[in-house]
Parts: sequence; C-alpha cells; structure tokens
Amino acid sequence: MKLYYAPGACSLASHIVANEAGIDIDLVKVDLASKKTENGDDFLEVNPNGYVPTLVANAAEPVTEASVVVQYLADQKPEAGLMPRSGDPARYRVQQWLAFISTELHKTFSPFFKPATPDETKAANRALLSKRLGYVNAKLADGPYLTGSSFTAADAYLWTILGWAKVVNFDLSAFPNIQRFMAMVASRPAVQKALREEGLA
Ligand SMILES: N[C@@H](CCC(=O)N[C@@H](CS)C(=O)NCC(=O)O)C(=O)O
Repeated sequence: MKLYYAPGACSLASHIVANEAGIDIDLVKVDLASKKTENGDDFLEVNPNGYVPTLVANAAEPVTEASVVVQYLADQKPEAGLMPRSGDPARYRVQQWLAFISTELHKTFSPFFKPATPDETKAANRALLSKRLGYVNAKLADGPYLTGSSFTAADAYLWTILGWAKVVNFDLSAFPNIQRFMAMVASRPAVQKALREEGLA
C-alpha cells in the first residue's frame, strides 16, 4: 500500500494509524504546491483533487479523505482496536468524532495556511475553534482518549490537527485536558516513529 503524504499535514493521522496497527506502508512524499511526488510524478494523476492523504491499496481507485483513510487502515488490523468492528455501537461514536474533527476542526484550521485568507476570516475561525475546543476539552475530562481508555483512529486525527495550533499561534493553554491529551499521544512510540519517518523529529 502506498500512502501519499506531506510532512505534518493531515496525512500524518493515517501514517500514525498505520504505525499503530503495524501495517507496512510505502510512504510517498508529495509537494503540495507543485503537485509533484518525490519521484517527480504528477500527483494529480493519482488524486485529481491534489490533496493528501491518498492511499493506493488494492482497488483501482485510491482511498481519499482523512476520516476515511484512517478507517480503511484501522480495519486492516481490527485486533489493534483502532476502530471498533462493524456492528459494534462504539464504532458510531468513533465515526462521530472523525466527522467532527474533519468538519469542525480540520477545515476551520485550513484557512490559516492560505496566504490569501482575510484577517476577518481568521478571527472568525479562531472564535469558532475556541468554542469547539471547549467542547473537546470537556469531553476529554472522561478520557484520557476521546472515547475512553483506548486510543483510536479519532485520537490520531485529533492529535494531528491540534498539532497545527502551535504553527498558527493558537493558544491551547485554556484547555488543560487537551494539553494532557497532546502530551500523552506524543509519547506513543508509533507517533514518534511517524514523526521520524516524516522528518519531523
Ligand atoms: N477533503 C480532504 C482534504 C484534505 C486536505 O485538506 N489536505 C491538505 C493537507 S492537510 C492538502 O493536501 N492540501 C493541498 C491542496 O488542497 O491543494 C480530507 O478530508 O482529507
């Protein structure tokens, strides 16, 4: 399986899940600006939308969308417990978090990385993020992870997205449970391995 990624981008969540599950993946680095892979190939031929994560597995069509790629990878090794099995009501809880992270957090952080984003948009997004992170912080009080005592694909996604807070100067000090969560996930060997493999540690 090939995982197309950019260092520190949302694709890091898929990379972490693969490492947590012990799945051997081939990493292919993408330059998101030029849409070229590290081998000089045209990434748009792999994913016409030009974004990571993009997973090329067995099917003719690649698997895309961060919230789905992590599920696909977790389902390859259900015994790792990164996604509850189909039919288990707990699966919906993890999927609910994946959708929340994708739509309420990931896409609210994204405009900070675009130079043309107006200041008013940034201010509005900061306010929205504060609100949503207040909710996440309260939920993590029962943790240590989003759905309780075991680490899931949703935790990998949350940790990846909130890692951007530092980059865009979003202060997390008002959210102690989130800070504790960030430190705990950072110390996981699979996470450290992913950071090293992306040249970030
Ligand atoms: N809808 C996609 C969006 C993924 C996304 O925004 N990826 C970013 C990196 S975090 C990217 O590759 N951006 C480059 C681009 O959109 O041109 C998902 O949910 O996975």
